[in-house]
Amino acid sequence: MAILFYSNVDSGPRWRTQLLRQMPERECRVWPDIGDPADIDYAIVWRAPPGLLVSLPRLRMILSLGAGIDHVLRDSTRPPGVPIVRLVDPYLTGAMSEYVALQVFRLHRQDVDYQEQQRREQWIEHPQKNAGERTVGILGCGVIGREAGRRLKTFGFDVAGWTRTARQLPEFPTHAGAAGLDELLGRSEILVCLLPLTPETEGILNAGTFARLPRGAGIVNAGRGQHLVEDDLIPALDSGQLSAAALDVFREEPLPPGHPFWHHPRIVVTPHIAGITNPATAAIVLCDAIRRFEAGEPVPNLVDPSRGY
Ligand code: NDP
Ligand code: OXD
Repeated sequence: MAILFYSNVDSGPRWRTQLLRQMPERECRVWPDIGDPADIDYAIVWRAPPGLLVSLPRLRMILSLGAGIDHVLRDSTRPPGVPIVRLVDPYLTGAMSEYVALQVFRLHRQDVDYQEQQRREQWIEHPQKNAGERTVGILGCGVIGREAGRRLKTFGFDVAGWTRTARQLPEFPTHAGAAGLDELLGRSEILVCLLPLTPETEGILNAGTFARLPRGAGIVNAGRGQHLVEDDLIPALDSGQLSAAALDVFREEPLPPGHPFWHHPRIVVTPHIAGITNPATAAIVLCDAIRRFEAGEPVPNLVDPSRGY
């Protein structure tokens, strides 16, 4: 009985320490030191190479190191029927909410313009709205979107959300489905994407979407790079339909050298750091899921592969 750890961005020793702190009785192997693949019953992974999961003949559960599980579902060779658990960690939710607040304030207070003016030594004042006069639309109001929206509300923003299924949240109103998206876009001066990547949500940030926002709207994408049709962004910025974009995720990560997003004056680039998984807190959540699974108790945050999230 052993846990396997794989991450394409973390070599693993600090994770091993945290996992063993929670489950000292277990063996924790860090890829590529798998040992006998038949020993592995749980795989804790971030962007595992296709073929790794299917090579583990006694695998009982796949646990994602991130909230998004598109990296697991896109592996068509993964063993069917093995349950997948995604990471829901209040520490991560808090970090994501901070990132969203930072970028929403940046757009709300026209920081991109003032940064550019500083570079040019220009002293120009622009009209400024108050938060209550600004609608922030949030695409995806699950664990993260809901908390980010709740925090924005405390600053006074007019927050509205978009979900797949119609919901009544106590924190702020939401819209659902295609008609609901139209309503939300029509009034969102700042649009935040916190959707999971599914066939339905891929490419949702496109020229048609931008055209339905109020002129001069800003966008924040902390969902997945594939949500954005990259070729549509710069024309929308250059025409003034969009005023600025804050992007944390990209179709290709790291964002390749020479990519036009690096140097566009109205694009803020961060390297997929909106919510960095924290080993100390995530290990508690992941080991709790394993314990519940073994005790035959309901496991929270199980993924529905047919839904895609
Ligand atoms: P959840 O599964 O809790 O929430 C997903 C939300 O998206 C739900 O409100 C869901 O609707 C909605 N949704 C899904 N499909 C559609 C659709 N077709 N139309 C409208 N709404 C839809 O996810 P989390 O909040 O935990 O995470 C969201 C995403 O954030 C992750 O999948 C990941 O991509 C990204 N992320 C990025 C990080 C970063 O560092 N940049 C870090 C962590 C997460 P409904 O409520 O009806 O189910
Ligand atoms: C993600 C994460 O899903 O880092 O991007 O949790």
